[in-house]
Amino acid sequence: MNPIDSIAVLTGAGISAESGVPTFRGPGGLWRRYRAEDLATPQAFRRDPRLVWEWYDWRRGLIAACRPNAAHRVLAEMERRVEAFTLITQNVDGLHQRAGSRRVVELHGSIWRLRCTLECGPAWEDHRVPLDPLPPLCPRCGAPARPDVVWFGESLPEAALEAALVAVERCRLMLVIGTSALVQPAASLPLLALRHGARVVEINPEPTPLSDLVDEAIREPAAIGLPGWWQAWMEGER
Ligand code: BV8
Ligand code: ZN
Repeated sequence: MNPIDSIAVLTGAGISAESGVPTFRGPGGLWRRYRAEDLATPQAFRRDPRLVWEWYDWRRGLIAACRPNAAHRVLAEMERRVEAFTLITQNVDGLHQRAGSRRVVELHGSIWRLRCTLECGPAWEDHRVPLDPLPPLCPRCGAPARPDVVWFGESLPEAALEAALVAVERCRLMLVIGTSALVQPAASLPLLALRHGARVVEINPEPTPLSDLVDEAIREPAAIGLPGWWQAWMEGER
C-alpha cells in the first residue's frame, strides 16, 4: 500500500463545471442579473422568498439534467480504495452522491434537501423538478420551506465542520479541486492541512490564493487532471 494512508479532499463548484453546472464566479455562473451573494442570504429569502425559490428551482432543474463527470467518479473509486478517505464538498448539487460517493461531508448543505422555516422538525429530501408550489410547504406544519443550504452569514452545520476539521488535521495528503478558495471557513481547510504537515495538491485550471502555498498545483480541468493524478498515484503504488 502507498505509504500515505489518509487522504482528505475538498471540492468546489469547479468539479461540476464539466458536468455543465455553472460555477458561481466563472462565466455563465450568473442567473439573470443576480449574483450568488445577493440571493444566497437569509435577507434575500425574507425579502422575496419566491424569487430565491425561483433561483433554486432553476438550478435544481439544470443540475437534474447534468451527469457526474470522470472527476466525481474517481473520487467515488478513491473512497473504496483508500484506507482513510474523507470527501468534503462546498457543493450543494449532489453529484458526488450520484457518482457513487457514499460518505460526503456537505459543508454547505444540499439543494435536494428542504427544511421548515419554523424548524418544526428535521430536513427532508425533495427531488421534484420543477417544485410546485413555490415556496414549497412543510409537509408537517404547512409553513413555507427553505432550501437546506448554508447561506452567506449563516453558520455551517456543526457536525459537518467538525468532521471536516478532524479529517483535515489527520490527513497526510489533501486534494483541493475546483474551488476559488474565497469562501470561508471552507477556504481555510487547506491551510490547516498545510499547517499539520500534509502534502496539498490543487487541481484547478486557474490560479487561486492557495496556488502559491500548495505542494503541487495541477493547472488542468478536474475531469482531466484528477484521473491523470489518480493513474499516476496507482502506478506509484503498484
Ligand atoms: C459564515 C450554498 C459567519 C448556497 C454557499 C469578508 C471576509 C472573509 C469572510 C467573509 C467576509 N464577509 C463575509 C464573510 C463570510 C462569508 C464569506 O466567506 N464570504 C466570501 C464571499 C468573502 N462566509 C459565510 O458567510 C459562511 N458563513 O462565515 O458564517 C458566522 C460565523 C459565526 C456565527 C454565525 C455566522 C457561509 C458560506 C457558505 C455560503 N454558501 N453555497 C448555494 O449554493 O446556493 S457558498 C458558494 O460558494 C458555494 O457553496 C460554492 O461552493 C462556494 C465557493 O465557491 P467555489 O465552490 O469555489 O466556486 P467558484 O465559482 O467561486 O469557483 C469555481 C472554481 O472552479 C474557480 O477557481 C475555477 O477556476 C474553477 N474551475 C472552473 N472550471 C473548472 C474548475 N476547476 C476544475 N475543473 C474545471 N473544469
Ligand atoms: Zn414545519
